[in-house]
Amino acid sequence: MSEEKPLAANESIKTRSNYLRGTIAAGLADTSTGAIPEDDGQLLKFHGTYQQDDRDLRAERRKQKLEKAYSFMVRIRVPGGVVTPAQWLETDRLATRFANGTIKLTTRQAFQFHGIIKSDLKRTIREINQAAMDTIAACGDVNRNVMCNPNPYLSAVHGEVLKLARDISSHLTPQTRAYHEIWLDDEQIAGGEEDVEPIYGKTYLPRKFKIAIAVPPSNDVDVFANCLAFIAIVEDGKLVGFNVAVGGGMGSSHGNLATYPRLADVIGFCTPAQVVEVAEKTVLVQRDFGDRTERKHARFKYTVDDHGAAWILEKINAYLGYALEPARPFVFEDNGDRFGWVDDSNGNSHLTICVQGGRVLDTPAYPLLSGLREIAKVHDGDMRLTANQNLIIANVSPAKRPAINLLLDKYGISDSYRHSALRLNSLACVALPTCGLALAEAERHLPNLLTELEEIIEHHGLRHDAITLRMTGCPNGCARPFIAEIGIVGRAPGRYNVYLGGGFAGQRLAKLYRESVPADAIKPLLAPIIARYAHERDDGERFGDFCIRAGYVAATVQGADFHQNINPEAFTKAGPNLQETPLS
Ligand code: SRM
Ligand code: SF4
Repeated sequence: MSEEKPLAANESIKTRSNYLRGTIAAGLADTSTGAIPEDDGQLLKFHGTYQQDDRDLRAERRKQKLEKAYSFMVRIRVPGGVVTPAQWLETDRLATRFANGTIKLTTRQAFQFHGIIKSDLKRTIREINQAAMDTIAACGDVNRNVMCNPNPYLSAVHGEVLKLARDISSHLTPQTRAYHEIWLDDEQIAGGEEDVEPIYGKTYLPRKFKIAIAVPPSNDVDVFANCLAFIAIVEDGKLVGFNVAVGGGMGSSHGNLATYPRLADVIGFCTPAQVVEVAEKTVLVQRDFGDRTERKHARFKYTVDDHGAAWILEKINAYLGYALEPARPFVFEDNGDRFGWVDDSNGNSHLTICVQGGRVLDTPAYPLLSGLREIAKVHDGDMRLTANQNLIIANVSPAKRPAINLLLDKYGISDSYRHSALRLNSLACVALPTCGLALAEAERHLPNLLTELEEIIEHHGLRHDAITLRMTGCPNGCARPFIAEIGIVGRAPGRYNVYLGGGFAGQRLAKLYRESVPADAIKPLLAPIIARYAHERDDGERFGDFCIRAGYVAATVQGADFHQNINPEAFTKAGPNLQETPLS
């Protein structure tokens, strides 16, 4: 496709890096700056950490001629989202000791720390590993945290599916010793022997790669937003296999119509025994055919669109040496979490609590971090991160439930799952002040916006009607706003594009309804639509479906159709490539 185009700069950084070493170790040892050299910044991502700076402080530090307030975000991989109470307590300790005293539960069932200074970075990563967790491949051009439906009570096959998520994750973890050498002080390989990356090779993948497993009827992992998706097929209570879907992704850039969100296409079916192999071969197809010249066109979804899903299936089959079977029927009901207590047939209980914006912290009004710490101390089941940034206190034995209930009330956590259904079904990405790509607020603004919208919702008697609403600070789509019924996407400081019509089960993309809406105009913009929905909806009709039926937006059929009916000039009039000029 693009032989004559030069490779993207990151490709040569990877090639030169000696399997992700670069000069990271030397950069960490340099005490003259809180930052690390630029190329190493790209490599650090593969190790699970990003250099950032506090954007709230940028202007003031510039005025004072000080270096930016550099610190590091560290992402801990948690395949399938399951941790032990002991691991939760360690995560809490590290967040309090080295980070900014908060734990971020991410939209991919992982933990993030923010605000770790360079001199603490190595110790933090080492201690994460001592707690039997790691950060390698949490970011970078490799397979990322593998997601999986976290609800043990929803399906008897959950244990099998979780095991497969972990197997895929281990199989696709980079093999370089660089991680151990740099962070865990392992000796360098004797005689300078070269590392081997049997799956990735020296240049890893063209771009990040994402895999999730869903267990219908719940699509709580938003399986169609992933490069590779497995949809469990359960027949007569038994896991018989998985439908395989390829080419999902959310990222796009304002003003660049060649970028768009896309939902994965279902292309076939495989047995549980074939899952890891199918994952590997699909990764290999992207390794070999993904675009390494243009990073904005390098995700697997563009490889799928460039060649067509049928061609990709042919390639996967050829790499496998056998053909995937035809896909089987399945039905998703929703992509949200199920809150509150649920008992399972083994006598255990599971409690899903709402963690707004996924941010676990203590405030005087709501000491959530402390409350969960006390719960983890008495709990003997496990803790599960959901892809909706919430937390399940899972496998609570009858003996422990009274003590946990007391703590839930003491710390106000029991109120968390009694919010309006709108709030319970909302997501916000991190955005400001740490995300270097944010064009507008998200996590910090969403609670206020929800409070405003709740007035309308309550007025129309919709408190218990779930509507998915997701807000991001830019169109990279980290909270998957383009598959929400209401998507609010940062366009510029205090301004948002508003998308409507996404499918309630994550099965349909939304479409742009209004551009560059000031934050305080979102409520008046949505109020009449919500009012009409309350009074004119059909029985059981979802908000996203109603928005299409009532003509607010047209249905988006697939990724390339996402921009249809949009005037390209309107998109670019605020200036080219806003993404490169984020607010300071
Ligand atoms: Fe994301 C980049 C945060 C899930 C699409 N994402 C970033 C960075 C690292 C910003 C950067 O590159 O400098 C953000 C760090 C902010 C901070 O301060 O912590 C960031 N992404 C997040 C998290 C923490 C959002 C959250 O609030 O939970 C999620 C961490 C997931 C994890 O544990 O691995 C997160 N990001 C996602 C998702 C959702 C998903 O995977 O289901 C997406 C959309 C799906 C997809 O990949 O298409 C997503 N993030 C992006 C993109 C767009 C990629 C693209 O195809 O263009 C970027 C930008 C990039 O990679 O260049 C990005
Ligand atoms: Fe940052 Fe944009 Fe992702 Fe939000 S969506 S975390 S602003 S990259």
